[in-house]
Amino acid sequence: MKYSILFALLLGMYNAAFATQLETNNTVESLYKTHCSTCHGTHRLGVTGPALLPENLRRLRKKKAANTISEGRVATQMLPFKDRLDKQQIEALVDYIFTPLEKSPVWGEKEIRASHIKYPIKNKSDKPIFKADPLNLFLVVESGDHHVTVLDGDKFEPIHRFPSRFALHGGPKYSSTGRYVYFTSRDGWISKFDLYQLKMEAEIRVGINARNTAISSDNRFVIVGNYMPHTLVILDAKDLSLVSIIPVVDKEGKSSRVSAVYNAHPRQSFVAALKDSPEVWEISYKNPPPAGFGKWVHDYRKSSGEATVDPLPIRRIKLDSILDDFFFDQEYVHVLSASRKGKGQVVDLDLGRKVADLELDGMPHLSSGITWKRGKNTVLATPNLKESAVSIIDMKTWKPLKKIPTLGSGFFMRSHENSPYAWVDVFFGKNKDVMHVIDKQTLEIVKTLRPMPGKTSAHVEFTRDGRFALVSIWEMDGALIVYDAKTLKEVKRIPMKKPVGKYNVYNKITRSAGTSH
Ligand code: DHE
Repeated sequence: MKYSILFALLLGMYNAAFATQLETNNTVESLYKTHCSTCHGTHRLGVTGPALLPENLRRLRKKKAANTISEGRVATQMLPFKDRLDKQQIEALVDYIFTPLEKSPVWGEKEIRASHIKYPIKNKSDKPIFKADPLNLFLVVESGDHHVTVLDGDKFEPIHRFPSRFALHGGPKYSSTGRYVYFTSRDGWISKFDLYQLKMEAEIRVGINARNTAISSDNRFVIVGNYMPHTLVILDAKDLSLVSIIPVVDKEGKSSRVSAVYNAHPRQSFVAALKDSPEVWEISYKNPPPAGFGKWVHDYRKSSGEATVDPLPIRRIKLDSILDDFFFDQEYVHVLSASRKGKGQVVDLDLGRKVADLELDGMPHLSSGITWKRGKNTVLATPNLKESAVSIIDMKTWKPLKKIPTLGSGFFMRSHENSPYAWVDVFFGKNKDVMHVIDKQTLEIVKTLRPMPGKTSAHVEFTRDGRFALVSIWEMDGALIVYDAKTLKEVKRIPMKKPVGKYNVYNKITRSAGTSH
């Protein structure tokens, strides 16, 4: 009896020691498997939760990642783990998710098709189910809790709010009538939403790390540029079914990420720039395609017998330097680009070559550039991510006209054809709460606003008539602040959860020179 008690005691001690040993031996992989893989995927590629790869987490600080694991994320399915994991385990997990995968993950036809979701659509009507002007709606992307608000642009009242995929990036893209809108998440999800019925229609995941999306002017195609894998993916705009996957490989056979892809409306083509090779691609959806375009690549819909499609051939333009960030003139003949490693350039898409250098220092944020008429000329204005200035370029001579000093470097710039002013934010540094208002003719700052002292203010968008300008306060308990665009007086505050961007239907579908396309 005594022996059996002693044996039981020893066994208990052994088990406890063994369990502790097991716990300390717990590799970070097994911690990940136990606590994270159900939502974030066995290979960290994301499932219901986002992908946890360094490429996708670039803008997240490690400290913030640790805090999210510990405390969870409000209004999402991310639970707090502080009761289950200690500080060391959380830190190990943070290091783990910031470590690149050993092998490049595959995201091809099989994975894309398997992710496709078509939501049931019942009693679809051609009329909006609300009274607001459908062309003066704003979509507000709220990254604070990953939602989108549909805002009535006359009353400045939300009419609907719905959850989005995790971390939408770039502007949502509207179909030509403004009825449908397509969102892109950094994780590669594309979502199609019906703005008349206020319903999600379809979703598909086209990559692991996507850049941005464009819609053809004939509303037939959606194209997505990816960072990971190195592909351009073409979808049927009707239901987001897969049309084609174009491997992005330059003339020398080197594969490349896609910097961004845009719809060049007057050309009836998509224009994409490669991030790792000095090449621009033009993909025509004109029928028949213009001369000088190559052969069309594989169409998955044909092989599955679902539909047939006209050819979409590619034309490649080889350049001397990479287009990191770029801007089109309103005619879509010229691409103005900034390179993070050198001089900018102007590329003539008709001629298929560089036609001028662009003298822009620092890191101009050309994708936020805007143009307007100044006297008889057209000028381009661009904020700069590294310099405290807005650069003004003459669109005929491509020469710098003026540098307007600002209180810090800026991210976004906006105007409207009916407004005498251009607005630019100060995004970085101690004056991040500042918005400058610039007179478009004198090129002088006429007013400096501090919409909410101490809080980052950024990203302006005008109502369809240009009478009001909406500014974001980039805070979890943030807001949209509506200004009278003439008197520059505040009109209204609408609470929002970190409203990173807002997009007016009319200004987008008419390709207003004062906003992004
Ligand atoms: Fe963006 C648009 C690239 C970081 C918020 N950003 C775009 C577009 C490109 C781009 C190419 C145009 C896409 C489109 O609309 O079709 N962004 C980049 C970068 O290369 C950069 C510097 C690094 C990166 O991580 O990719 C970058 N961007 C950011 C951010 O850190 C921002 C501030 C916060 C976020 O949400 O990621 C950010 N980018 C935005 C927004 C737009 C955008 C809000 C849409 C602007 C618009 O009004 O059209």
